[in-house]
Amino acid sequence: MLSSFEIPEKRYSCEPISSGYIHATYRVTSGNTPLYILQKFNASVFPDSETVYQNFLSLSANLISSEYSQYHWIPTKEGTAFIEDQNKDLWRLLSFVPNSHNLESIKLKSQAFECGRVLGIFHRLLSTADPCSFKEPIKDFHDLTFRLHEFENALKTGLSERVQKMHSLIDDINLLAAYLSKKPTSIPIRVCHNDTKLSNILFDKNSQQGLCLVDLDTVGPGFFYYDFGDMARSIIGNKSEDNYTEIRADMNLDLLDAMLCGIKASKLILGKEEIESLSYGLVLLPFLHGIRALTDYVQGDKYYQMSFPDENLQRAINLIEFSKLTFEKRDSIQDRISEVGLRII
Ligand code: GN1
Ligand code: MG
Repeated sequence: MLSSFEIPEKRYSCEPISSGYIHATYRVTSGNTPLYILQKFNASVFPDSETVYQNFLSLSANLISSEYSQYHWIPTKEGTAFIEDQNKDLWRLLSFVPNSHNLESIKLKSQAFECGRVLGIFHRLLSTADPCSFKEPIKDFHDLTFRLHEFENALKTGLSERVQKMHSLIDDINLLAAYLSKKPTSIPIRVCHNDTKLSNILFDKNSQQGLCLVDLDTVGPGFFYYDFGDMARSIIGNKSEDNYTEIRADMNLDLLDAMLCGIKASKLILGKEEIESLSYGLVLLPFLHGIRALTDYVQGDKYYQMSFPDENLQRAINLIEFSKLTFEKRDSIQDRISEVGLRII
């Protein structure tokens, strides 16, 4: 497989990386040095692979800066973006950002600050890019109405024993959906990452500085509160979305402050309405992911890769519980956001 790509001929070894719910991912090393990321691309989730590639190229052109690290999409020897195997699966090779790693959870305020700073730099560098030049790789990806519609269909056509098992979540879903149906208005469309969770942020192994965001397949038009909400939910929550222990959901608002200070330090300029929509984003994103996991659960686990039985149900329980917590605390969350004094247009 590796010999099909435009890379030096060497002895490489490959090991699977288990995080990620969509593609099958492998770290490629030579000696002890990780050099590449090899992926079997999930074309049923991303049927338009050409859009994913073109968005990557446009994005890379906009992110050239000494403040921000980038990785490269390595072409095949034939000059194509993907190689197709005998089973018609697509594979691609990406460069590994040298000396980088990602974190499973945030322990320190300095780490949360770095996350916010990287997010802010990403958006500042992209603030002059034209969102219309990025095609949506998955239509209506973060659209609440569409996701609720898919969920309602799944309740009608899905596995009835699974519909029974998730019944206790319905009251919370209705409560949150009612609040979220009043969407923030006057929010500008930006080029967004659309999958800004902690595992997609790279840090320098030595300095612990935030380097960049990875996993750029979902990049496309969106609202800043999407990227803010997805990152914040994965930083301030006390447990990961796939945690199956019975700890109650909790959050650390000091880490939220630190992340916001990082955004401020990035010198990203936001609109007044964008700042006012951030607490909404922190309720919306865990809710959307929860509803999507639940839809997949009811439909028989067809979309997300799973690492333990009923993982989709467990993720849905955790994500909806966390969304409810941020909903209940939305006023104090928004107060904290205002107190940080983000830069306003
Ligand atoms: C998927 O594969 P991964 O982990 O990057 C999903 C995201 C969700 C995430 C889990 C294309 O991303 O929306 O955040 O699982 N990506 C797609 O919550 O559906
Ligand atoms: Mg992703």
